[in-house]
Amino acid sequence: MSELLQILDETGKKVGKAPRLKRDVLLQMYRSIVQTRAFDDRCMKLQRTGRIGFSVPNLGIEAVSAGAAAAMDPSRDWFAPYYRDFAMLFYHNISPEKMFDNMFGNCEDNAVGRQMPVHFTFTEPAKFFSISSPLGTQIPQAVGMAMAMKNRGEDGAVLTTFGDGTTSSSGFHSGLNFAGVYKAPIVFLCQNNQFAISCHSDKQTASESYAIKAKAYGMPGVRVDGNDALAVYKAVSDAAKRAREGKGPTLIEAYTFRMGGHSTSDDPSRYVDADLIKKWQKRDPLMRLRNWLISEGHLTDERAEEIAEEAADEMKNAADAAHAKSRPVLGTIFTDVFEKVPPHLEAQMESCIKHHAERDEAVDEKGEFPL
Ligand SMILES: Cc1ncc(C[n+]2csc(CCOP(=O)(O)OP(=O)(O)O)c2C)c(N)n1
Repeated sequence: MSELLQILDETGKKVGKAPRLKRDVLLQMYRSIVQTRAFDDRCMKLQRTGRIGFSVPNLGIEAVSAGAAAAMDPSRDWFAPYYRDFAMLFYHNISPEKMFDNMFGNCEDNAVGRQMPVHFTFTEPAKFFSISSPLGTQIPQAVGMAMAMKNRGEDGAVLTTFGDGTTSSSGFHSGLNFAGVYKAPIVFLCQNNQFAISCHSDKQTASESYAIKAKAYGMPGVRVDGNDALAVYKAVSDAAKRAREGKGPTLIEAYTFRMGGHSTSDDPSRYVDADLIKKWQKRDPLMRLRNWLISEGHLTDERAEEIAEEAADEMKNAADAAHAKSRPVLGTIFTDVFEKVPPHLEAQMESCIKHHAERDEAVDEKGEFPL
């Protein structure tokens, strides 16, 4: 098994060479993990009380997204993440209220309620390509983005992420193969959280690791401790530098553990051993970074508590604001696809609005989706 890159051990003690990072960057990494926990907590409450349909717990894996986010430059790089990457959005100051707009599918959701919850898409303040439901489709799409950057002579790179289960998708193979051949400026980050819903990694691959799969596509493969934000930062920033220098892609496997369910519809106690969860709780990525930041004088216990309270308030206020917004109007199903609605769709729109008006579900095209 290839070596596991680690900078902080389980207690937060430095065991490798720490990257030179400004205090602001380190605290933003930490804050984005705390915000993710607060967002998760709020989403669970909203889902259990029937206010949103679905969410995807990020508990335990947050350092992968936070460390990777910090390694990318939003002024020139693009992101094609997957659904378990909330800290990446928080790190780059995506508004929590906009994220909740998507969770509620309200009229201000960037996808106008047409996507599932947790399928975020943003162009500002950083470029986040829309999250896909079909596993792995973002991989060849991200390679396409990277090739476009290369062909236009731009100096950016693309970061795309996916879970261990997604390495079994055809998108993984075709994307990595193409990127390897054409030296696309891209970083492939596999979040090996050990499960694809209830399917353990043992049944996902016969390879000795996910990182070793890089060999078949002619690119370096790196294995990193995914509960160590500094190590993830180091691996992704080296790979992004390599991509920007025209040396081609890298596959990174971030070894971590999903401490919550696959989604709010899942009960992991049916297939994950309780002792395994206890073992990984000791490797908590939040406490690891917190302990190190305190030992370096960048954080105090008191400030850490304040950050947690600020995040809880921020998520509650953002969720309340998004909840209060109206749902998208019925006509938007038809109106913002073409610049001018073609006559056959106009006819369908009229008949659809009439149908729902007859059922008292929506009075005109200004009425909300009859959900
Ligand atoms: C092509 C495709 N097949 C199956 C599914 C159903 N599905 C949704 S998530 C998931 C597990 C994905 O596991 P992994 O890639 O390891 O990511 P994780 O959810 O563990 O972070 C599956 C099978 C899907 N969305 N798309």
